[in-house]
Amino acid sequence: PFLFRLLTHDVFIAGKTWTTFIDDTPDLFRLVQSQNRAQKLLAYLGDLAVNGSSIKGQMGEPGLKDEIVIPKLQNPADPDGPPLDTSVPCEKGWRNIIVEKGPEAFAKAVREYPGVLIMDTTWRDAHQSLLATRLRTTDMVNIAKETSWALANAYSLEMWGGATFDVAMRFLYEDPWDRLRTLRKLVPNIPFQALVRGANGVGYTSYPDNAIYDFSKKAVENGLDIFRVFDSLNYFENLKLGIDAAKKAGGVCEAVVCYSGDVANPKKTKYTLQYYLDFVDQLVSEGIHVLGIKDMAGLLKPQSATMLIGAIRKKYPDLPIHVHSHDTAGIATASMLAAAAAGADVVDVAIDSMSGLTSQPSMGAVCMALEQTELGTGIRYADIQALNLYWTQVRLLYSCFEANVRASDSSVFDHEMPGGQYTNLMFQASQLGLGTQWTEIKKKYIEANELCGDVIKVTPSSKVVGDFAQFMVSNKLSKADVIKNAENLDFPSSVVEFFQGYLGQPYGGFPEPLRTHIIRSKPRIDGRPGAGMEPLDFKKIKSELRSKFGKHIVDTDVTSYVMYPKVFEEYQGFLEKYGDLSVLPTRYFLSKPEVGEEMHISIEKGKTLIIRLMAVGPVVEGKTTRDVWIEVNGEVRAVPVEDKN
Ligand code: PYR
Repeated sequence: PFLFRLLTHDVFIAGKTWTTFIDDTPDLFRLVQSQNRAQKLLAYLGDLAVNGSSIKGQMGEPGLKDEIVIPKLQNPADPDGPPLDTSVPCEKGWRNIIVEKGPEAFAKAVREYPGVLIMDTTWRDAHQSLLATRLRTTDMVNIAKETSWALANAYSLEMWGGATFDVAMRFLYEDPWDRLRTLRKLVPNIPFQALVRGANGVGYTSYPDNAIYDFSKKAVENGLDIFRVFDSLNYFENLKLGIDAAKKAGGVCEAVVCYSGDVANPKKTKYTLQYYLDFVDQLVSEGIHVLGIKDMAGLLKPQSATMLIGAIRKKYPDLPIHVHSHDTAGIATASMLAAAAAGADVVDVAIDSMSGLTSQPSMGAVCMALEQTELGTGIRYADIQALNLYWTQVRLLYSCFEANVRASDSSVFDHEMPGGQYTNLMFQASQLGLGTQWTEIKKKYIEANELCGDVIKVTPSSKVVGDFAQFMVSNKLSKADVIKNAENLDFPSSVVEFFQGYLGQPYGGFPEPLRTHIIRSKPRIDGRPGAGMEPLDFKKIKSELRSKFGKHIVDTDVTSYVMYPKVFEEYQGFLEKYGDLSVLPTRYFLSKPEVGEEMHISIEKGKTLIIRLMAVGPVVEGKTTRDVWIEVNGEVRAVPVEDKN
């Protein structure tokens, strides 16, 4: 079967193999494993029938039981005629410029475009901010070709990075690289964008420099186009590394200034307009292609957007500017319109049913408002409606991960919690039994930020402030208590590491003597944390992983392991037991099957299993297992399952 896989592989047929093709092509090995795939799938479904889903959210079962309807797109050439043929992806879009002429030409064309362009965040930040990052690849795949047509004029689709990398392996049991590769084939025309945490890659900590170069190179090789590179403290030394890695990899480098405070408010004196202009000067000196303004909490009010983007535009007339925000307070649509009017080239939106609140502003609202100005986005109303029909259903499917945020919250202007963290902290707070004290957590978050020295708050620095706040709530500590007893308190490790300098240097430095009181005799780092780290030996890691997990380990697995060693190992353990579940429709992945329910699961091209849960047996005498009876293509099998209850 291996030889068959090799001889029938697209790349092999096209005669485009390279010397390490076999080594670098996971599907060859993964498909060999398909022989026992059905067996493993039954083990998963059996476990689900007995124990329920291990990743179930706090809100019960998925809210959609019906088949999802895939919308048809209107044919613009014949609106009243038959729908557009979307059986093949659209080939025309902004990515062609990147592929044919490179990142500089792309940046120039974006700047010269007379309207405003959009980035759609639906596949990344929207679900990170609303649904705990739980969106599975299959639910993007099912709408990918339609998206390639509907959003052909988009600047990019944000579909990777941020928390998606971690959550894909940790909770969804998916390979994040497979997501990138699979979607790339279905959307060849729209640039793919990832959010990268500079020297923290897609993790929560600093890595040796060669890990960041390796990650960026692999990302481009596997289909990524644009890197939005930020640092969680706006620490330039960390950013420089991420910028260089993105450029050396051949990607479009969109370097980011994270936005905090309020430039239009004279009482906010730390992060002023001058601070941002000076920071942009530093970024520009690195030869970036695009400037990103990352308003991760949704603090940028329209007047502030006008001032900030207006000032940058005046100073740098040729620099493309891309603005990102969150709608937590309900103001982001107005701010994106103000940013566009002040000279932004690209604004971030999410499809309507995945927009608003802690997510990005609505695509329909922003595009239709811009349509009435000189700054149209080239995205059609009818297409937005069609995509939205799909995402309305998908959002229901994932309703178990909703964080129960029901309304806007302008208190964000005080606590400055990033959109993704807002829902996440609410979720965590309720799991720790602190749910009723949500207001208290917000209050302590403000105090924890002050104790840290009023830092930029975005992953991972926001996690430090969040952990600090939760620590203060659960130990009933005021800010004064912390200052008074800092030498004796047992702080969360993320807080200690922040004060040691493991994330980098915050603007304005660390508050003293608090720093010394918290870290005590532990080492302190006063420069770039990754600078002193030994480079990694990827070959050695690969061979160790292969001895541990088998020959299917490829180079991108090594990169996953480097970013998340423990998560990767657990993910491999899961694969060993249950196989690759990416083929399983989300409803069956998340919820207990009902007895008698028939599931059609296509495990590979041309091979569909018809599965029916027949019965769940009693606990076997003297054991803790039950037999689950499952019919597969007409044949009944007993699957022994450990009852974890
Ligand atoms: C992330 O790094 O995950 C953000 O969304 C900021």
